[in-house]
Amino acid sequence: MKIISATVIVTSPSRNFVTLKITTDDGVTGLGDATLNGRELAVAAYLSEHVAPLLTGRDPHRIEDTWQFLYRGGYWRRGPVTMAAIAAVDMALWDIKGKVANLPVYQLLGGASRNGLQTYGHASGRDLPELFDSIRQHRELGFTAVRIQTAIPGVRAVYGVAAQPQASGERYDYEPAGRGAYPVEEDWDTRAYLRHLPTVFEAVRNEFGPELPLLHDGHHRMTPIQAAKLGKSLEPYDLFWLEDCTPAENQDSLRLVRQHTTTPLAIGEVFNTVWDFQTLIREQLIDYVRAASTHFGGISPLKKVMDFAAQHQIKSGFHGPTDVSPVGLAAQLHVGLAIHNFGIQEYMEHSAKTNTVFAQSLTFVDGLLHPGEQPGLGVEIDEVAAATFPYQPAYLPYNRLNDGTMHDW
Ligand code: KDG
Ligand code: MG
Repeated sequence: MKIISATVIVTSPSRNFVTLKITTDDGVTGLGDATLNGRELAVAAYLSEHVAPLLTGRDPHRIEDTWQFLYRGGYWRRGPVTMAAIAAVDMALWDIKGKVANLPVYQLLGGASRNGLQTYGHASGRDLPELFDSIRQHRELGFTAVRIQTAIPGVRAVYGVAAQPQASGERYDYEPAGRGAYPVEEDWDTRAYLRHLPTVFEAVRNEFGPELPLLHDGHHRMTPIQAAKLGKSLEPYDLFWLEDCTPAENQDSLRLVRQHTTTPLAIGEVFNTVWDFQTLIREQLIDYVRAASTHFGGISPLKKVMDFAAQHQIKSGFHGPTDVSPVGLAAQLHVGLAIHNFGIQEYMEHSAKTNTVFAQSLTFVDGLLHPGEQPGLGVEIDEVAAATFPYQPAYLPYNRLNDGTMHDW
């Protein structure tokens, strides 16, 4: 069996997605997600100019060897563009292997370790009544855990907070759901955030009781000592996790956070390789691995990092926003179903428009996600529909402090 073509499909049904389609001489096709929010065309070019020509003629079954060929053989290692491109190849080859074996990918990874994956949804509100409505709405949809993001007094726009009440039926989609050729500027004030957030969690606990698992995303905006302070002040509200409390390129800085708080920590949605987690896992400085199959080199390395994490009682919390395409989401659902140390799965449903391009076999029943029993990943792309949604430039917003200083994401 040989690969005869690898083509890149860029489409924008609600938001931009980059998908790799590999075809074999037997006519079997596999899909991989290479979407890098705000930098989509860089990965598309990396794939079509530098990767696709190298794939023709290769045996699609040699997944590990192809991964190492693209990673080690390219000389330039790591980085989000390279790793998203390698991820797409890896996923597409697992998809092909599953189709040839007539088995869903999770069966090739060891089989199911559970019935389905507990998920969390994104509740948000500009004030408490709006937030409470959003939490109720998520519970009605079946979510058994929710992430809480709110507006902050004195800050104009806060990333992750819907600009309209979610109860109105409009589901919140991450920026750049509003598209444009230049990123939107938002503002930020960490001290105001640190003062306000514990009051929000207190109100949510008073309203919804002690059992509902609550999560929060700090979007990398704190220094280690600020993160330590926030973790400590949130302890009475028993968070499931505090996510991305610092920009964690400096893994050592998490030691300080860890010394001060027992609030569980989740990190890694912008990490690209297992090496980015080395200190964090070895020293048990986090509780959840946030990597996404798409930005981490695919299914093969995701399984490896989770096996390393298992030795340190660290679980998965894979990144599942709408900018991880249905293909990337399926890839990590198969891993999550198979590994023993699954923690929780983030789930933002893709829009109806996205689903006109991608047919997904996943199910979401009673708060549990399941990738389905279709051979391979369980996602197919309608290329005719995809072509009707051309790429549109779109960027994540950025933020500045009151005095105009650029701040961490
Ligand atoms: O592209 C960036 C988004 O995917 C990211 O900001 C979402 O932080 C995020 C999350 O936890 O889902
Ligand atoms: Mg996040």
